[in-house]
Parts: sequence; structure tokens; C-alpha cells
Amino acid sequence: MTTYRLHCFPESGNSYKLALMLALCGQDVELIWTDFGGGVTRTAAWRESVNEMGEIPVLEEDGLRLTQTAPILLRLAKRHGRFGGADESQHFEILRWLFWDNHKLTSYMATYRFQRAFTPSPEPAVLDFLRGRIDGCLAILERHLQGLPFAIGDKPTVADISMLGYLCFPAEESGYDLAASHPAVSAWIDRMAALPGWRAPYDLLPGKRLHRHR
Ligand SMILES: N[C@@H](CCC(=O)N[C@@H](CS)C(=O)NCC(=O)O)C(=O)O
Repeated sequence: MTTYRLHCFPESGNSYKLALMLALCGQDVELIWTDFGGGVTRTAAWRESVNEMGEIPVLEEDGLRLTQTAPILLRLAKRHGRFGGADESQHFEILRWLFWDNHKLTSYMATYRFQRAFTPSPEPAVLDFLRGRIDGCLAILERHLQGLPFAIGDKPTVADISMLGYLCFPAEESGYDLAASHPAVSAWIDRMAALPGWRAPYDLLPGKRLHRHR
């Protein structure tokens, strides 16, 4: 049995992706709260000893340190035989949505939410720009999920877990009431939340919280 340790912090949707995947696979994980707000991931010592990319999350598997949620999710799917694709074409679809999520949806949403809720004086023009990009991403996802129950078909995969990462946090933080603005996305979140073992981000990732400015 693999021993998992996750370097994380509660507000991190990227950490939530891995914690949720492990929970849905019935795996125990030791959480290592990391002082992201205090700047520890920017220190040379942390980058030398934990992650040269300066990012959270880091997943330790029996002491082996892994980073980047997309390949980690794929690796966990393979090991635990859950949330992977059934064949080559499904695997391609999973990769397609994982790349899109990392480049677009998560990237813009994480930056926007951090600026909006956890930064003392965010620049309004920056917020406007990021919100425009997220609106575009959510419109794409909304349209896609009007035709499918899950990202690549009738079963949930790591593509869903990845795209969900930043969409389950409170609307006061994200600035999006998805039930009102994006009903297909909201219904998809409800389907994901009905999976056995699902838990909300702040239930799964306890620990000292960042100061919220709004
Ligand atoms: N693509 C990375 C993104 C990780 C990431 O951006 N994590 C945030 C915290 S949730 C971070 O450490 N940001 C630091 C930075 O961008 O400098 C992944 O999937 O693991």
C-alpha cells in the first residue's frame, strides 16, 4: 500500500484536485500544511528541498516527490484503476481537457480568485481582464456539459476532477454563483459531489486559512 503525503494549503484548488482524487479512490493521505501566504514556496530552501518549480501541491508517494497535478492525476488513475479512460480515444480526450484546464480554466480562475479575495488592493483592470477570460472558459464548459454528463462522456474521469478544482469554493471568493449563471456546470458539479467519498475543499483541506479581504 502506498503512503501518501500532500504538501498543500486549504485555499489551493490544485491541492484540492489531488486530495479529492485520493478521497474518491479511498486512499488515506497525510496533509502537510504549507505557509503559502507567508512566502515559504518562494524561498530558495523550499525550492531546493521540496519543489524546484516553487508550486503547491507536492505529492509524496512513499517518499518520492511528485509535482504537476495533471500527470499525478493520470498516475493515480492508473494505479487505483479509477477515473481513467477506457481506451486510446478516451485517454486522448482526458488529456485534451487536462491541458485546457491547466492552461485556461484553472489558470485564470486561480489567479482571479486569489487577486479578488486574498489580495488587499487588487488592480481593477487586472480583475476585469481575468474575469473576461474566465467568462469565456465557463461559456465553453457550459456548452460542452449541456451535451454530456461528464467531461468526456457518461463516466467521471480525472479531467472532471481537474476542472472541478477551483469551482467548488464559496461564491464570495470566486465571485461566481454558478447555479445562477451556468446551470449545466452547476448540475455537473452536483453530479461530481454525489460520488461516494466526495468532500468540499475546506472539509478536505483543513488548516490555517489565508486572510480574506472580501
Ligand atoms: N500546473 C500546476 C499549478 C500549480 C500552482 O500554480 N499552484 C499554486 C498554488 S495553488 C502555486 O503554487 N502558485 C505559485 C506561483 O504561481 O508562483 C499544477 O497543476 O500543479
